Amino acid sequence: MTLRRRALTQFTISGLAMSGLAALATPARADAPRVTIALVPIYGTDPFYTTMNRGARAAAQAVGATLLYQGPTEPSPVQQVQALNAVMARKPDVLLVAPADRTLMVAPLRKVALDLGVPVICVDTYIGATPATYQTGGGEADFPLCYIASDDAAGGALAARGLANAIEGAGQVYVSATWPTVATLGRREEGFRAEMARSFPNVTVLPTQYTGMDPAKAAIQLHAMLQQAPNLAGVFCVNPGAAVGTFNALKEAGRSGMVKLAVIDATEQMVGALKSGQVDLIVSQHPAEMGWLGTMLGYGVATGQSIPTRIDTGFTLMDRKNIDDPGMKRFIYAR
Ligand code: T6T
Repeated sequence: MTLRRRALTQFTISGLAMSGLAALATPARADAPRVTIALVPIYGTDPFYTTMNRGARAAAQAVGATLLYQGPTEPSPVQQVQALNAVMARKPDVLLVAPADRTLMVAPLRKVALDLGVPVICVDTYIGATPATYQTGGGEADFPLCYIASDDAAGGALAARGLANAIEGAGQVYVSATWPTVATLGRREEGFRAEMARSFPNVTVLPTQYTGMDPAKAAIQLHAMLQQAPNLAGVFCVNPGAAVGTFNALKEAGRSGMVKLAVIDATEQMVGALKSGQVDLIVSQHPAEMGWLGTMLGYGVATGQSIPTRIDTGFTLMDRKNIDDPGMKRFIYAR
């Protein structure tokens, strides 16, 4: 891989100013090719993906492309395949997809890429081996042209450093996760555990609890963990689906603010919890940039350009000291 290509594939975007990039995209000329791009999320109502869609729409408007956004009502590979079939019937030129399962979605997406001949770009999550690397010439899941997402292991490590600092470098913590089959979430847990082991020997990471996005289950798990570890110091929630039930249960137990919480994703609900003291650190991703870049690169592919195989869209750290800074507003997942 040439140095330039490596530089491109490792081109990390942190704090991307979409307005700046938008300025690079001149308005579409009347004779510009009409390109249709489809975006299929894990599930369509998730604020993370509606924010991704907002960025995708901005890019589609800048280049005069048509954007189709179609996702299941809940996270399920079976439902995602149904959404995929529906959107492919509308014959898009390029598919952007956040695979709901890194194994089960290989065959359906391979059909799109190789049988239907529609280029596939993975956004947020991925298919195949970890870390996601594509166009290498090997393997069943090598066909996506690019993977545009956060480096989730790095996100887990950021959360570990923030949580360790919040508990003054010592104590028992655990990871509250949601779905074990979604590639990104497992990487966050791995990155969190590795960083704690590497840098914080006095922090003990207890067994991970899987909530399946069910706040009631997260609450039951929190209460059980408080029984197991009465001096529990902190919890890392891999996304808001794990955080809501956790911080509600802490409030019920009268432990809000005493057990520190770090969470990935800056939904408006998580920002409200940060401001009210129920959450202590947010590691915000950049879903709007993922959607914007996915659409721009998809347009490039549809008009004959080659594109990098990996774009890392970075993170923004939010706490009570900086959350009201003007520059933070655009990283909050507002619909
Ligand atoms: O955390 C995001 C996303 O990055 C992850 O892949 C799935 O969950 C979210 O959509 C949040 O619900």
